[in-house]
Amino acid sequence: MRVLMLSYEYPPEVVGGLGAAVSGLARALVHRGDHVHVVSASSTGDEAPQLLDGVMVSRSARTTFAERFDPYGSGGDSDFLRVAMEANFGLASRGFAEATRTEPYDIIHAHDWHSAFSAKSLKHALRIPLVFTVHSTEHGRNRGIHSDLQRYIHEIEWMGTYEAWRVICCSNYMSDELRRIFSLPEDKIDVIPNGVDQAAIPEPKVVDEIRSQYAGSGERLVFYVGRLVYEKGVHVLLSSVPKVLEEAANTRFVVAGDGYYAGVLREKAEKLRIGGYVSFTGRISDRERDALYAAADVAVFPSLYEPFGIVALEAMARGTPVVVSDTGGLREVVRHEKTGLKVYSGDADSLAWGIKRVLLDESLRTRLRENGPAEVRERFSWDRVADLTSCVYRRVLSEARSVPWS
Ligand code: NHF
Repeated sequence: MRVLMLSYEYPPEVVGGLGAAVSGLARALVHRGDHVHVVSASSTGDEAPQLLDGVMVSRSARTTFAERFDPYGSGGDSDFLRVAMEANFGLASRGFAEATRTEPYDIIHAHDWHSAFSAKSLKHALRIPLVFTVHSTEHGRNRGIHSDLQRYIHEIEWMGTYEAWRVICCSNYMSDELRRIFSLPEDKIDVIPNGVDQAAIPEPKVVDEIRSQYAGSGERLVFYVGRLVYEKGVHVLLSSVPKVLEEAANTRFVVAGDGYYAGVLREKAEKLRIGGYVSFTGRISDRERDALYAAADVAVFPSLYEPFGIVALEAMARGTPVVVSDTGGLREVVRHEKTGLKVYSGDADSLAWGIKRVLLDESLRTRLRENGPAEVRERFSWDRVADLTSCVYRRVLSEARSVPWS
């Protein structure tokens, strides 16, 4: 099978879970024997195709002019839209060049609204059926549609689902959401979870070195990593900190990542007078992230909206106990008391309860450390994701061949 994949982000230029998801899938498809060419956007300019872990990756410049903002910003910046639209021209022209230069592709697989216009153009120009994955929605991220810009993005997402032969999403929660907000028929949707890469175990020396930057030897460590945007609920984590400290005073918190909400969160930490207990690291390398997972007593993902939550899998795969919001895909990924704890979303008391339980109950920690990696190996391998995705491709191909369209 020859797959032309369109994604706004691809490693090493990763902003969030989308980049991880697309590369996990692309590499596993190649591992199965498929040919995958990812056309992606880049902040540093056009790049010739190169082979990354067997996946052919081309990048086109996101914009001809300087970017002055976070491309996944608050959704309130019209420049954000300009860049996304320019990126689509790049994806379409690069995709077209690749598709006509080599043997024909069987399937176009586009991810999220950022690539929906290029996907639609390529589908119609090349007469190749389109599969569209929705990783998250504007409606979900903003808890409704509250501005013209949000409505526009929402409509582009709808267009992607409309143009697609089949739509993939990563959880039953997302399937319900797509049916509700886009009136998408259930029989057009395939639910395929994400996977996670097997973790390399960091050297103890590196773990100690990185741990010592944030916590003393007798102190406990709570870790969050992800984009700092409202829907990830890091403000709820900060509200829970004083409540955790009441019973577990020797605890330190690390908040890693960046995003438009970083300033608000730092201010909140100051107002709560917990600055001495919480470290904001900004973006960290994979090496630091893995060392922090290994050093942490608990990893916390307090999302208000989470279509899937690859970060929770990352933590579980590394044997780090997790406390997550009982919402979205996280509800389906984590089994309460068995592979992690689930707490009420948006509720600092409930979150503090979960964090304290893990910190103060050693037998629970041991159980979660054992169950997490086993569960991830069994249910969430990228090879399984690629097999399921390949079934969707084959179904689409055979349907497309049996009708006059193609
Ligand atoms: O894991 C990849 C990622 C998800 O929940 C995540 C999200 C965006 O918000 O599918 O996409």
